[in-house]
Amino acid sequence: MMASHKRILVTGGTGLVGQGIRAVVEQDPRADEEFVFLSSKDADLTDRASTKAVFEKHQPTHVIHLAAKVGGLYGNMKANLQFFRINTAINDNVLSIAQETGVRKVVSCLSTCIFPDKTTYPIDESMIHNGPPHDSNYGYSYAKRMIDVMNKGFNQQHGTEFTAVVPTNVFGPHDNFNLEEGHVMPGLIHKVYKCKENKTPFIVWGTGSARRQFIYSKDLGRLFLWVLREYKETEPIILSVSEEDEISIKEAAEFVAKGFDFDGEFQYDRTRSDGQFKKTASNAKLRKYLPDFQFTPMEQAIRETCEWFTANYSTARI
Ligand code: NAP
Ligand code: GFB
Repeated sequence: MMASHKRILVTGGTGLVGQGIRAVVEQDPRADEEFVFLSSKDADLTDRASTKAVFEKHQPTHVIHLAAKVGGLYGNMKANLQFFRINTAINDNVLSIAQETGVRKVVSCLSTCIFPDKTTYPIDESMIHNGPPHDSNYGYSYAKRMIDVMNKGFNQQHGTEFTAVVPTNVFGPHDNFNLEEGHVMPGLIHKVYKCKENKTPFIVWGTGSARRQFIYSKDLGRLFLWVLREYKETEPIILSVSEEDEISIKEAAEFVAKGFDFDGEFQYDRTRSDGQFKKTASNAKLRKYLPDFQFTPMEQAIRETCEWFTANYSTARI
């Protein structure tokens, strides 16, 4: 294999983020890059022997590590222990076997929801360990923070180039649209789809006042590939739209209603938690590298996702 040739193993390659990367790779393939997108059927990465076998089978030079137990606010609140244990097992297996099999670079995936709950804003990459995360998802958050700790250990003791990206809330085609376990954007999309069908009110959970930054999975895919190819730091980098692009859940719901041309009644179920009020993150570090990167306009990204969901309802994760 040519020295410059990359064989990139994408763990968790069949999910929302993985499919975003795949869409970009298929649109703009590179002759010196070969991608393998894994699902849990290829290997249960909580199992060390299965992890070792899939690395030996594909012999990657690079890894994009996405595989994780992932969920929205309500899924996390119900199962913090499982989110911690499953993700800790996956992360230890993938990172240690990547190092043992000579992988040069691993790009892992943290999240803007793992930062300290009591913090100053905007959040930046230096704050990851500055205090306990929001209690709703401490299991997932601590498991993710340990990726940053392990990256430091492997890089220090083995000379690897293990790094990580910190996306904000992601949405797009191939998301998990399950109402109880999924994230807010797919939840709202699934709900409006059903409201239109059944002529029922659109019930938004919580007060609608919580604030989020949302990134379209295809934009994240483009940024992930830039990190794989060009980003040389081992310190994490936040991949998010700007602070000014943060919107309320109410505004997100209105975007989704517009995406379906829904003009029915909105209701807010205040018995459901709002979770973190906000987790406003700075993308200044990203902008230092990519000052001209263009994010897909929110209305277009949401409309495309609504159209994808409608066209793929029978096979979507609901
Ligand atoms: P997703 O759609 O649920 O996909 C998860 C992927 O991980 C799937 O390919 C799944 O395989 C795989 N997986 C789960 N358990 C596995 C196991 N035990 N062994 C092997 N593979 C396993 O999640 P996503 O939203 O794409 O998330 C991908 C990464 O982005 C995660 O690390 C997540 O923490 C991070 N992230 C997501 C968001 C967000 O808003 N979605 C925000 C920030 C960071 P199957 O398809 O076979 O189940
Ligand atoms: O995406 P989400 O579930 O998780 O968003 P987080 C929760 C926010 O959306 C709360 C409101 O303010 C909810 O009140 N919301 C309104 C809804 N309607 C709905 C709905 O139908 N479904 C859902 N899920 N929420 C997650 C972390 O936090 O962020 C995860 O728990 C992950 O670990 C993810 O990292 C990126 O944004 O609050």
